[in-house]
Amino acid sequence: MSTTDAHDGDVEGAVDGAITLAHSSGSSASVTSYGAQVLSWIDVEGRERIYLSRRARLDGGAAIRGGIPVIFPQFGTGPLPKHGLLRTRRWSLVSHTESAASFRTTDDESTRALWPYPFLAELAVELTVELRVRLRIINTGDSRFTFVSALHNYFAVDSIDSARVVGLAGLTYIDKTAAGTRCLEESPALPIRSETDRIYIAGPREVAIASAIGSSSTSIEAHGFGDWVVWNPWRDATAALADMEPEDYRHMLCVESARVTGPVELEPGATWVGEEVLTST
Ligand code: TA6
Repeated sequence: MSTTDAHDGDVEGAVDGAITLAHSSGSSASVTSYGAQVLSWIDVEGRERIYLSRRARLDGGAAIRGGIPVIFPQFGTGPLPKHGLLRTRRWSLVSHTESAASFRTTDDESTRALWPYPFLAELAVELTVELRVRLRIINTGDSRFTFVSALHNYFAVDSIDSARVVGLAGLTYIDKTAAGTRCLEESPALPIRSETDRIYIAGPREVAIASAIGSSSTSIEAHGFGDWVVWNPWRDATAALADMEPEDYRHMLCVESARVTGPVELEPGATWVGEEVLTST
């Protein structure tokens, strides 16, 4: 059992229920059953691609700051707990090989008290030279439900000054830092220079962070999601977060595979699949 901090190396053994995946290419990853949350992905060159806060609570008592939180059935704030029901649940491990693992969780009294629908969620993580993360939601009840979802990827960046988000030019985005104003993205290589919290509507399948780690890029290919979220809290909002180091906004960037502007409507017995493939180049 081990996880790797984005900056300082090991926090060995700190995560209850985390498992390690390894691939013959030299890549490795760790995933915790709390939230079925990926916490680390080390690429074939030995570079950590995922940000995990040194101040993250890893005791199962609160959402984990970093990694890949699973968001469902609500994104952000609303009637349910922020970002929904799954990131603060302990999932069951259903399969585990050297390089792959899958987790499952279902509704119970506590979820139905908040959201009255029976469901089954499965999160599969497969490591090769890439990292593949697949979320399946099954409606196990007898009435239709509607949901939104995201894989809230926290990526490590060496320096926020150098990192650029590539692939969003021409898209309309909702700027959550400007009361939800709709804007057109014009930048083919978006720099992050201040607090950024945007939902890009119906984007392409692939987006990348150029110069994420050294000169290498982190690419995200998404299927089934459609939207993208780009978030960096910058200095002031980071200072308000107890579980982030004050300067960490310089070393992280969330680029999320999201299905938020057009909710999924799931009929009884139906399955929705959202998948992303992370690559370092
Ligand atoms: O995905 C971006 C976002 O919705 C931001 O608005 C910000 O609140 C972030 O998620 C983190 O949320 P959290 O509840 O984990 O602090």
